[in-house]
Amino acid sequence: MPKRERSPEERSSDPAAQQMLIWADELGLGTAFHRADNMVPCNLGAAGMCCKLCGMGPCRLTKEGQTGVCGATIDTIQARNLIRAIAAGSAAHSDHGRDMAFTLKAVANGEAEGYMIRDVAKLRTVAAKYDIPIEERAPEEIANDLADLYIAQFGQQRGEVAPLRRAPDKRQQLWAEHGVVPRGIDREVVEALHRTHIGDDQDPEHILQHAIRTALADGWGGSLIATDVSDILFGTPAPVLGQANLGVLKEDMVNVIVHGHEPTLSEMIVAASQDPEIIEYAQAAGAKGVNLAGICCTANEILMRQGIPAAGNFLQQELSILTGAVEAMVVDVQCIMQALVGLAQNFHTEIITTSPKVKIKEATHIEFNEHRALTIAKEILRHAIDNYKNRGDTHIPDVREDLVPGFSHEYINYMLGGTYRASFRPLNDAIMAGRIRGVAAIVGCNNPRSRHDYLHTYVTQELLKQDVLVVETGCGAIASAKLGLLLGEAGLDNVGPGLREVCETIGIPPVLHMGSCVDNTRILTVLTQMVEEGGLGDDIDQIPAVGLAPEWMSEKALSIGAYCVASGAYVIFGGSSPISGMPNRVSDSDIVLGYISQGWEKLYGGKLEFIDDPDEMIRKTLEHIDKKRAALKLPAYDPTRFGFSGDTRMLELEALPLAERQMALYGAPVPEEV
Ligand code: XCC
Ligand code: SF4
Repeated sequence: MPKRERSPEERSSDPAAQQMLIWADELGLGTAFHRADNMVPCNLGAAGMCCKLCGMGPCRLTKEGQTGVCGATIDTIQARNLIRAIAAGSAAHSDHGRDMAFTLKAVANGEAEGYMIRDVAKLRTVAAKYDIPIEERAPEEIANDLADLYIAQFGQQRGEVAPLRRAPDKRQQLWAEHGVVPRGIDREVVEALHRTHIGDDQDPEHILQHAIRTALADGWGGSLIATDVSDILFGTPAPVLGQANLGVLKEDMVNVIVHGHEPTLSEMIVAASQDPEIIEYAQAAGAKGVNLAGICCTANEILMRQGIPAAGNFLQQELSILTGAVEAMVVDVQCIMQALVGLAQNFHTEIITTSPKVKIKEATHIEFNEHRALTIAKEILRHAIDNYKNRGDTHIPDVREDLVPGFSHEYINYMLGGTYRASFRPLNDAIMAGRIRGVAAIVGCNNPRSRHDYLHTYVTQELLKQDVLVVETGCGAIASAKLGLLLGEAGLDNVGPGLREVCETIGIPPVLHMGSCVDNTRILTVLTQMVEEGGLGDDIDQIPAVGLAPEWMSEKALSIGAYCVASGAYVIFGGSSPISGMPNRVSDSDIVLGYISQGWEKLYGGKLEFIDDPDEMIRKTLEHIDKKRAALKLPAYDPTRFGFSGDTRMLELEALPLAERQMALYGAPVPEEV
């Protein structure tokens, strides 16, 4: 039975997206929103009750006690499906990290056209963590050694993936005790595939133990390498002013959208777009210049480093094409919908694939390679400029919002203490005092099965009212950006009193944009430093913090969820659970669901749960934060204690008559002589 088609308001909470969905209907063109309405999800697959790992199947387990042809139980099948998804997610992030490491190697050896080492300080700090000599050495020499070390992590067969040593000591011991320390990044992914081949590992808990090891190879391995190298080559992010939403596209310029994930390509396109030769070429074509904008995590990469605007998040990739104003959409890897090509054929937009790993039928392929990066980037832009003359009518929604992204771990450290006494002390103190109740990391994708951006922004706004400091990455960060939550003053109106004081004192927005999805590692290193700073326990699982992915859809999100759990976090995923199992199953027979929650909590102090109701997500988040506060013997959260300093409160007080102001400040009128 086909589902009812939803209205634009039901499909998205973003006014720009709503306008474009109405426009799509007028043009009679479909998008992921339309396809989601017409594609009823397979209920067996959705619940993890289907196995297609061998030719004796696919086996659909629909009755209690039923097994596959080989005898595999539903729990084994669910665990295998879950680890395979985690392995794919880990592979995607880590392969991105590998390419970054190869680029670093090429830059160190002067073989990468257009790139340079922009952040020597970070290079030295990171190298020193691995005992790479840094004194009296040129940045290129240090970078060469670091690149070799990082490249070696992927194919390493024995030992430990090196960046894991950046986790808190206690956490490292715990991983060693449970036998989940990844040996080599590729090795764990391969082993996950081996173990799930027909007739291998058939103990669900044992399978999921390796899922943790595979995910750790991502979070504290491949992704951490990606973040480190991106910062070294392109600069560690610090706050810049940016803009987000489809209204960043320009009528009078050649619009080029970069979409995907790896900053190697997008950073070079940024550089090429500012080249006088390219600007002249665009002007000769009748445009004012080249206007770059990003989609998905590539957007986050160039937004937080260069202030290049974000045209939108995952579900806006098709909507941007519907504007008719995009000359080229340049894509590399991950989260690129095949539907873009067919949709673009209704307009002049050219879809250009660039990665040797990703081609899409009927798209233009201009292969990127870091040795000729700038030349290729210019070639791509000339292509886009040549296409400007083919532009027809445009339909750009006049919707955009300012934002301040760029809160890297390093910048947070600096902003809290300045150059000479950089420290997390003020943050820990604010949590300990209860001004900040706790921290929520709200990350992850969009999913057309739920209302676009709604879960992200609803949960974010409600937690802010409860004095929870929110950090964000990925498409979730772009959702908040579009709503104006990533701005200092403007974002503070509906923020709890204690958190507002902290934000006003330090001068930060209540929601901190920390980057792309590989940059969830910044959250890991921030949590580690919070532990090291003292006062919040001696391991990550003791910090009053929760991770949420309200609109998740990708396998990468599952890998992120698993490594956050392994690092000690309570992680809540929205939407449906890929392992929910039979609807009539009694809950304690739900081995896999129980294991990733209570089972993992016993082992790692973190747990993974799927909760579809946003109010329940919020309730569970606050409950967990308060539980962790109590365990640390911190004062219970009490919003009435704060909000008496800071700009907003001072302005309110100044507006009061003298006697009332005195009552508010001192609890009594102040006698004349005082
Ligand atoms: Fe993709 Fe990274 Fe998800 Fe967005 S949040 S839909 S994975 S772009 Ni990473
Ligand atoms: Fe069926 Fe077992 Fe083959 Fe899976 S591995 S398809 S459960 S026979």
